[in-house]
Amino acid sequence: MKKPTVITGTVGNDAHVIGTKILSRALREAGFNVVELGILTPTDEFIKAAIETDADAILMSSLYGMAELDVTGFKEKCIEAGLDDVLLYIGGILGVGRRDAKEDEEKFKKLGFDRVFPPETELKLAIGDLWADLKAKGKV
Ligand code: B12
Repeated sequence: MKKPTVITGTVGNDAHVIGTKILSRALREAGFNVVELGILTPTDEFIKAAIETDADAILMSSLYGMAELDVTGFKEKCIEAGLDDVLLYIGGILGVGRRDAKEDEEKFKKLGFDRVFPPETELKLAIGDLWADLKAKGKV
């Protein structure tokens, strides 16, 4: 079976690197081929990398509070680029100040993300969700 390929990185002008590094490592240990874009990654770079590597999922991080601004229109750009079938996950601190995880989930799902994760997420569970979503799409 081909290893699923996933793209990770911190979106926009965000320079917080630790979360995306830990996530990337956990994904690698779980058997994924991980393309790590690191910090300060424009949305177009996620799209370019997903096309080049025929990726199965994009897992974005954002901590600095500007995620909504950074990712508005991202799903539409993915569709235009022919990436309709690529899973979109986002996690971190998805706005400024105290967060309501449920509200963040609703907001980012409306923006086209398949799953939305708060900072206290257990990565094992998130990776379990990813396997389940890939299986449901017949990709693993
Ligand atoms: C370390 C740190 C910094 C370091 C970053 C160093 C580096 N190179 O990474 C420095 C000092 C540079 C920094 C800068 C800034 N920071 Co800062 N920083 C932090 C701090 C203390 C810890 C972040 C961290 O590394 N956590 C540890 C990692 C392991 O956790 P994590 O990133 O949350 O990731 C985990 C989960 O969220 C999850 N996860 C993350 N992404 C994803 C994605 C998916 C798909 C999934 C499944 C899971 C997942 O899995 C990870 C592993 O468990 C936080 C405080 C905090 N409580 O988070 C503030 C914090 C994030 N910073 C903050 C701010 C405001 C800034 C600055 C804007 C400050 C300034 N005025 O300059 C700048 C931004 C610079 C920039 N361009 O991004 C705020 C954000 C406020 C908000 N969102 O409301 C915070 C929350 C501090 C605060 N309480 O105000 N910061």
